[in-house]
Amino acid sequence: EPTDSAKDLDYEVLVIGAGLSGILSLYRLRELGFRVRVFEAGSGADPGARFDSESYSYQFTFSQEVLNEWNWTEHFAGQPEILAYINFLCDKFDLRSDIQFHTKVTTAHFDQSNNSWRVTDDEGKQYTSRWLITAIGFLSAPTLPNIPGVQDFKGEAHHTSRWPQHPVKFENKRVGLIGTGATGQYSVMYVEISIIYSDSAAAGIQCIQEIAKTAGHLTVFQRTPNWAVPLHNSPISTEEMSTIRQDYPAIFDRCHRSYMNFLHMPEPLALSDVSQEQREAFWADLYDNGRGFRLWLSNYRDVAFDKDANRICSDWIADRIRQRVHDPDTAERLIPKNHGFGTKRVPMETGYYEAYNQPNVRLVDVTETPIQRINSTGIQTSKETLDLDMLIYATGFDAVTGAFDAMDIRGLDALALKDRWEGSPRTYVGMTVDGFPNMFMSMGPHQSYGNIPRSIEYAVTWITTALAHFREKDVRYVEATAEGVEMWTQHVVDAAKGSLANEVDSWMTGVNKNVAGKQKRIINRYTGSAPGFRKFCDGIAGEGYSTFKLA
Ligand code: NA7
Repeated sequence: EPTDSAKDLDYEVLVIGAGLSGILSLYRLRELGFRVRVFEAGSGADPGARFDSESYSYQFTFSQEVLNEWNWTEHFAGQPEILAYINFLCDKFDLRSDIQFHTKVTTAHFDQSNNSWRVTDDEGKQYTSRWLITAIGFLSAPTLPNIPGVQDFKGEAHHTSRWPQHPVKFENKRVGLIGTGATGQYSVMYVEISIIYSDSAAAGIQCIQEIAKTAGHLTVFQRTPNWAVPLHNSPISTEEMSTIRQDYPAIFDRCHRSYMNFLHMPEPLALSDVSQEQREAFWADLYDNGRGFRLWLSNYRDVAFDKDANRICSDWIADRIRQRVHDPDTAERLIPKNHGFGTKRVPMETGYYEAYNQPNVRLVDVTETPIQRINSTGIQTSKETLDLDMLIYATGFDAVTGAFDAMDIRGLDALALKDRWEGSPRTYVGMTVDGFPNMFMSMGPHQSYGNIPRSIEYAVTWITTALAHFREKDVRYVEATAEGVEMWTQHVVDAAKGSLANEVDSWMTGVNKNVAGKQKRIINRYTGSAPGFRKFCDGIAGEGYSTFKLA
């Protein structure tokens, strides 16, 4: 019996994280008969916000039973429905019994003596396994602003990725909010949403009047405005749900063929192919009626690549913002001047711009009026001292590599993953790293993200299928080669060329001004096509994983 026998190990597979990647990994691995354990730091699924991809395109497809049984009630499901869906999956497949909650993994070290991973949690407990799957997400490490006194505030404070389980009450409160990315813009609307729930008959003007009556005051601290466009959410009736269900094969096929796994296909025409009248009618239709990401992803094909085309489109959207915001100075401040539409992740809104017309909502442009410090009672800017009851940090994440950096992951010769990457990830197909044998990443850097559940389903299936193959062939050691990593990393960089999104600072280019060492743009995600990504990875499997070092 070789010294690296699996029977001496606690588990065959350890999975870090019980988000969508983690629960699907568990489902698949159990189905394949692996002894598996999933570690989750939290007590359950994270409360999120709202899908901004169509619910029926943004779900798992692996179980026909689930597809038959689960009904979506809104085109873009809200947080309670998303949580209910995840709980439904966990209940149906009894997944919780193999998830160890309240277990924060602090270290994961590869043991060369028996080809295994030794994982330690924050209580010092150790677990061993042959294989390690990281399912830790790429927007999971929240960051606070690097403003002096950020720890001093004594009122209620929330980061937008860490809302408490109970509903937050804004009524009569003086709220300050920092950050105007997707989650910040959503939170600005939340003031309105909390009212809509309290009186579902309220709409439009009634609703605004209602807010003015009950909500306190909201001050939004904006550094960089963002190009938000209407979501166009609506309820799904029982009849519509049955039509959608019949349409599932076509919906999933469309996602499968599209560039980023989304429902939306690019417009084959370029801006130069159409007249001014045509393009304005096209954009008006998308802006006024196009659900979700349509205006972003089904735009003229050159808008994402050609600076002039992008500017024309951005100018058109800027005019819409001017029409919606009454105060011209506020409108100008809400229009991005230094990046074009779609070059950062586009936030989806419902009444975001109108919120600034309410007397209880105020915009503070921190490029002109900097925040000097946060103190125990509120915020001190260069112009005023503002007393607040609540502070909301919508300041984003240490994206993509942040959750990896938060753990001490060591591979061959105790090399730390952080040192291997030295600020810029290097991977083989985004799922493996040379020097880190038997470790697989779902939604790690250099993967095709786009429609996340679709991408997770592919990555997890690829990884778990590979593990079943290795078990069958009695392979106990799998490592990406240096050449493979060099090749894929170069390919990721080449695929990013030409896209305007890779020429601006955002989490998508690895920039977070609040994190030391993350000030410089890098290419951290694969922006080639998802079908191309899958074809390449399928090819690796088809060749019996011979491009890996196997032993
Ligand atoms: P984002 O999109 O990274 O946005 C973070 C926002 O916070 C952005 O407006 C930042 O301004 C702002 N920010 C960060 N630090 C500061 C400081 N110190 N002062 C003022 N403003 C600051 O994160 P989100 O959470 O909104 O969204 C992330 C993704 O989650 C989103 O794309 C969806 O896919 C889901 P900046 O632009 O840096 O000037």
